[in-house]
Amino acid sequence: MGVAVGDYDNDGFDDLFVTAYGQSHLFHNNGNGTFADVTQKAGLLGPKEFSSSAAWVDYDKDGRLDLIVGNYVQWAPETDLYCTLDGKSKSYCTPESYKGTSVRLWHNRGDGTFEDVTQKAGLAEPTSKTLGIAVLDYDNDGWPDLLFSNDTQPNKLYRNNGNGTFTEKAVVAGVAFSEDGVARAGMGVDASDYDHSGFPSLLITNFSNQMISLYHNEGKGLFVDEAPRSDIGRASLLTLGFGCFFFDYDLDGWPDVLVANGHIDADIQRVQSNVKYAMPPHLFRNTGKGKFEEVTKSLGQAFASARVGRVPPTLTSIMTAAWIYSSPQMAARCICSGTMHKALQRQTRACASSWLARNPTATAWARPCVLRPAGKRKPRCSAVAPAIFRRASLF
Ligand SMILES: [Ca+2]
Ligand SMILES: [Ca+2]
Ligand SMILES: [Ca+2]
Repeated sequence: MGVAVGDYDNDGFDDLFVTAYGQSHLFHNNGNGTFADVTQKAGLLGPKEFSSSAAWVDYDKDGRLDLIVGNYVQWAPETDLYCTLDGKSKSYCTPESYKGTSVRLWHNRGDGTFEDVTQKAGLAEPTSKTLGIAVLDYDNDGWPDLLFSNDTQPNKLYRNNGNGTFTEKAVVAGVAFSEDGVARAGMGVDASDYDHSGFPSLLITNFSNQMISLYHNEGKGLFVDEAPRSDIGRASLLTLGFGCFFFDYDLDGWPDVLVANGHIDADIQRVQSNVKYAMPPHLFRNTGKGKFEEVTKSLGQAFASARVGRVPPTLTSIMTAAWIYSSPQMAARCICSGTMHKALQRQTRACASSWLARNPTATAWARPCVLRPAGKRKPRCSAVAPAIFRRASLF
C-alpha cells in the first residue's frame, strides 16, 4: 500500500520498505541495480497488520534511520462486514465498524536489525486507524516529531521528547479534530513551511463532505485550520482526497499543493447526486501570501480530467524524480524510455544533462534524448527532489 525510501544501513544506496496487508517487506539495495528481501534478517518478520504508510526517520538522532509504520484497522477476509449504500449492492463499511491498530516504531540497532520500541517510545495507541504519516519538527527544537492522519479517529501528533520517547499533543495543538470538534477521515498528509514562517504547517486530506485540513502552524505549539477561509477548503468540500503533497510546481519558491481525488464507492452518485466517483485532482498554487488559488483547470484537460485518484497522477514520475536525485543515469534512462511524465522531464533532464556534461564518455544512448532543447526555463535539478523527500506519506 505504501512505500518509504531510505538508506537504513548508510551504505550510500537507498533501500525500500513496502507496506502491505499482512507482512510488509524491507528490500535492501544491493547497489548493483538489484534488491534483496531482508525482512526476516532485519527482524521485521511477524506483525500481520493492515499497514498503510511508512516513513524513515532518525528519531533518536544516532545517525541511523529508524522506521515508523502506520497501521489501519483490524480487518480480515473472515471478519469482513456487509455494508451497503443503497440496500442492494455491497460497499465499503466505514472504518468505525472495525477496531483500530497501533502504529509501530522500529529502532535501527545499526547492525542491520531493528527492534520494536513502540511501547517504550510511548507510541502504542490501539485506537488509531492510521493512513498517513508526516515527519516534521513542529516546535523547532531540532527533534523530529510525528503526525499520523487517522481515518474517523482523532489525528495524533507526537512530540519528540529527545530522550527516545514521545508525548501525544494533537488535541492541545489543534490538529486532532476539525474546528467543530469532529474526527475526520484523515488520509494523505504532508508538512511544509508554505508561508516561510519558519514553522512547518500541515495538510491532511479527508472524505467527501469534509474539507481538506490546512493546519497552519502558529508557533508556540498551536495550529489553526485555515482551510475554511481559503480556496483549499471551499474547493475540497465535495471531493474525497487521498494522496497529497506540497511541491513547488512553478518553481517560484512557494510550495504549492497537489491532491489526488476519487471516491471509494462506484455508486456514490446514486445516493449523493453532487458527489462523483471519478474526480479531477486539485492543484492549489501558493500565491506567496499564505494564500492558495486552485489552478487545476488551467493546466489542460489531461491533468484536470476526472479519475479515481489514489495517488497524485504524476506521483510515479515524481517518485522516480526523487529516486534519481542521486542517480542522474537513472534519470536519463527514465527520460529516454519515455516513462517520465512530460511535466517532470524538464527538471530531471537538468539532472541528467549535468551528469552527461561531467561524464563526456558516458553512455551514448542517453545523449540524443537527454540533450534535447530543455525549453525556456532553466530548472535546477534539485527543484523537485527535496520537496519529495520531505513528503512522508502518500497513500
Ligand atoms: Ca542502503
Ligand atoms: Ca536512529
Ligand atoms: Ca520537535
